Amino acid sequence: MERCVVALEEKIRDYLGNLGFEIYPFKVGWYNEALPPAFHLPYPDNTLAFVVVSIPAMFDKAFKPFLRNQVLKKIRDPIDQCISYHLTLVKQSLDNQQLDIMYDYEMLPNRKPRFLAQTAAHVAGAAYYYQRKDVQQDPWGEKKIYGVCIHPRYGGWFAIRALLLFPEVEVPFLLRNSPIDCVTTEEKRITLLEKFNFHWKDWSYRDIIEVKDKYSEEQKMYFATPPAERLKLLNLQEDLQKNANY
Ligand code: B12
Repeated sequence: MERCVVALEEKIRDYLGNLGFEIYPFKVGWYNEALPPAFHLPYPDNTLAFVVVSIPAMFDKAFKPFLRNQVLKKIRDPIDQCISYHLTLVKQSLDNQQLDIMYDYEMLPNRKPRFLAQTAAHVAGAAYYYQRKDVQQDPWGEKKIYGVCIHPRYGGWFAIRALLLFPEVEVPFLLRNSPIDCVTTEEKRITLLEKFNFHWKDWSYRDIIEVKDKYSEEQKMYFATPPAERLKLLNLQEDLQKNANY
């Protein structure tokens, strides 16, 4: 069974690794024990799951080729379409293996997210989730302060995209990797949470640590454009490219 899981993990990584995604395995029990029942995933504790994150290279390696090759459906976000396209192919490549995919943007009928992406990233060891309670003396009083995950190599330049759940695969033996605590001082943690909550539009929280790679200007421009206008931006670029060719 252990070898079977390693082979499964390698197969998924072989496919997604070249496209600018990373995967991290975890047990559903690790996730559920961090959360109140309202957020629990409805699977037994030993169920195998993976958290899928996109890194800066995803834009060039997966998204741009996807735009060139696929007919986009106007009503859905193009990045979401690209990610579900590739994860659906992963599912197909695993033949008869039962696999449930959950996306970060999916909501339950009670309007709660289907899963909490940051908690999943933390328990899987992908990215440390810094929350208000990780600061000893906080200066924020009554204000609501959202937490943020920091990836040890890409800082804040990544996104948590999906969970892959294997209802038929039980992994009681899975070893747990702690996330790397890369923002260690009280001062830095305060700066990080302030930047994420009050200045996230200037991108600066993403550079709280030194990073190996970050979003290009083009990728930043894309993500800074409101979703409803992104298609227009893409069409515009296409037109510019066409003009340049003539
Ligand atoms: C709703 C939402 C928002 C809302 C509300 C934010 C919020 N956190 O509630 C709004 C619109 C404000 C928002 C804004 C942004 N968001 Co937002 N958002 C989400 C979304 C869809 C759900 C978050 C949520 O509802 N959480 C519910 C609350 C209750 O969860 P919680 O605070 O973590 O509390 C739980 C934990 O504390 C846990 N817990 C308790 N103790 C412990 C101990 C440990 C060790 C652990 C692990 C857990 C744990 O128990 C609590 C629940 O009881 C997630 C994607 C997802 N599916 O998770 C993205 C997400 C959090 N957002 C993200 C981002 C980047 C942003 C923005 C920068 C905009 C953007 N997309 O560029 C801004 C920044 C915030 C700001 N300044 O406004 C990223 C964060 C990435 C990261 N590095 O952490 C996410 C993960 C999306 C993604 N796909 O990557 N967002």
